[in-house]
Amino acid sequence: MADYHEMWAGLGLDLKTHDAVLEIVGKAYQDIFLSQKNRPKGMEYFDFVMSEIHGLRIKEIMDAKAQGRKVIGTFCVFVPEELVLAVDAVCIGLCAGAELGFEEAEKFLPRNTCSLIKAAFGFKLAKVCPYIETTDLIVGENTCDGKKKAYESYKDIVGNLYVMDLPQMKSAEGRALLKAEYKKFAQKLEQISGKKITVESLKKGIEIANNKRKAIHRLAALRSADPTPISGLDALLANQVFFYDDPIRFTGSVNAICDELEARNREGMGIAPKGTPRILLSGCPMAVPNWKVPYIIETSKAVIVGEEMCTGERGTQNLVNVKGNTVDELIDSIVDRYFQIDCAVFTPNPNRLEHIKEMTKKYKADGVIHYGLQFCQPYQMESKIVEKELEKAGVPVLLIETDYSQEDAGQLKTRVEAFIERIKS
Ligand code: BJ8
Repeated sequence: MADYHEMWAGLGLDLKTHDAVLEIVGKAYQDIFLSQKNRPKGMEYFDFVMSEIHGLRIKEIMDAKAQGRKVIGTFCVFVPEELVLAVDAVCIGLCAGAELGFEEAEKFLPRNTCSLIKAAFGFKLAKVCPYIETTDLIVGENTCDGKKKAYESYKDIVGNLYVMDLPQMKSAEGRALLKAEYKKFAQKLEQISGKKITVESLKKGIEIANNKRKAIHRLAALRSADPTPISGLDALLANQVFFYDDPIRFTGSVNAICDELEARNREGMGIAPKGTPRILLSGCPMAVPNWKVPYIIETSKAVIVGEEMCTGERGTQNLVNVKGNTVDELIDSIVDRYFQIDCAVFTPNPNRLEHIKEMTKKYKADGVIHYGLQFCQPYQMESKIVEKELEKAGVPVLLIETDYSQEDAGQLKTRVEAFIERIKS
């Protein structure tokens, strides 16, 4: 990697802490990803992206800013990238997956706050996230209670927060609220970018986002083969990079991997032997570099074949129908897609249950591991319903509750291994 210290200093990062973070993440990546055998060659692209995630990609974003493009940071898959692209802005996911700056974060948040929220505060307060520092606007959203209350303090820390209200029920009123919020967000984007959203620019934004999702759908479908052609870790990585990369380049790179995986499937070549126990992961999102649970699973003689999470199929399923002759009609199409997202903050949320069952069948999973972050009420509560429903249908389920620390790794490994033995017997 080139020397980016000047750029990082310009962004106000704490260079010493940031260097240490890059070293730890680089080492983890080496141990977790590069140690895998028989990876698709196309994953070299993602290795490169990860090695430059705070380098070249940030430089690209800074260059885009120098050309007058705005940068929009997000924490939730409910923020429509299509609208961001329609004003030619850059859309970046800001969720963080490491225990960093938690002590500082706890000056603003109760200790019993989920790691995802703490990390959003921690990364900003420890001055280690160049993405946060490049943003012109950070979009928060009223989803779980933790997030919506945390944004009240976060706004003073970052200074450029915009909060979007979101529905909690899949009702006509809920849909109307989502549409009203998306229209307000569109106006906000026009105001900060100085660009008007037109039918053409919005159609273009929809097409770029749809193509990105189509590539990820293709990748997901190829994992239904036994043996499966790619590890769950690598597929998760692609789903994580989905939120950072240039969308057009990302689409091309994922499609190139898919070509390779199709050839693997034709030859019956897999990442693990045929008959290896197949796991569907379900639950809270996993942001970079949160790879603890997938690593434990895939080093316990099992393979992950799908992710029912926002860094996975919950976030990417369904396309926007490019139908409409006005911006308002196109926003309706966007609402139609996003209103189907079955986040656990919705009540009731039967579609998520159906989706988990459908994914279990589609990817021929032998069991489901439900991953809930500690103190995440929506997913923890829903996990009990998921467990009951799936066990009733004869699908074994393991509920895991964890955080970003490594303290419980040994204990989790013992539980995962016992679960895999149960599946095999
Ligand atoms: S659409 S899952 S990205 S809200 S883990 S912060 S729920 S206490 S992240 Fe999410 Fe949007 Fe829903 Fe997806 Fe709260 Fe739970 Fe923490 Fe969570």
